[in-house]
Amino acid sequence: MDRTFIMVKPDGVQRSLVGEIVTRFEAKGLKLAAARFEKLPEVRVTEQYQEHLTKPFFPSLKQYIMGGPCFLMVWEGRNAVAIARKLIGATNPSDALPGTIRGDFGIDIGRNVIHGSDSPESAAREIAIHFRQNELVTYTRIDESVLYEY
Ligand code: DAT
Ligand code: MG
Repeated sequence: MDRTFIMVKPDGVQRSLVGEIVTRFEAKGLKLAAARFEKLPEVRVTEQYQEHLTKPFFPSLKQYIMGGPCFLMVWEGRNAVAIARKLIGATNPSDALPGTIRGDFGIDIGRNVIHGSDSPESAAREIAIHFRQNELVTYTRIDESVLYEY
């Protein structure tokens, strides 16, 4: 099973989209492995967005992410990283297809509601930034034997 790091950003929290977003991941069949609601400290925002540190938009990205509480999650399932990116949609909500989270709930690239890891390697790195190993909960979801063919 694969794991991915998902985070409802401060705009998503303020717009009361946490429940809707959790519902979409649950309904897809992914399994919640960890969650935390918090304001991110600067050090973890910087680690999280390591590859964007030198980009012109990084200062405003950091200010936005630190501007309010975020809802951090780890979701688990076969091919979880790619599935989650599909549920989330394109980076710019104006380009994201209807039916995706960004396509349904956003307009500006700088207020795109949600983060999701872009590869299994990024997922492992990002999960380790935000969660301790003992915060990742292992359990069987009652519908797993029906959800998966094998
Ligand atoms: P994604 O979040 O889809 O993985 P990314 O990793 O390229 O996208 O960028 C991280 C975040 O930075 C993105 O969610 C929104 C912001 N961002 C990216 N490109 C931007 C741009 N050209 N202008 C403003 N913000 C941008
Ligand atoms: Mg990214």
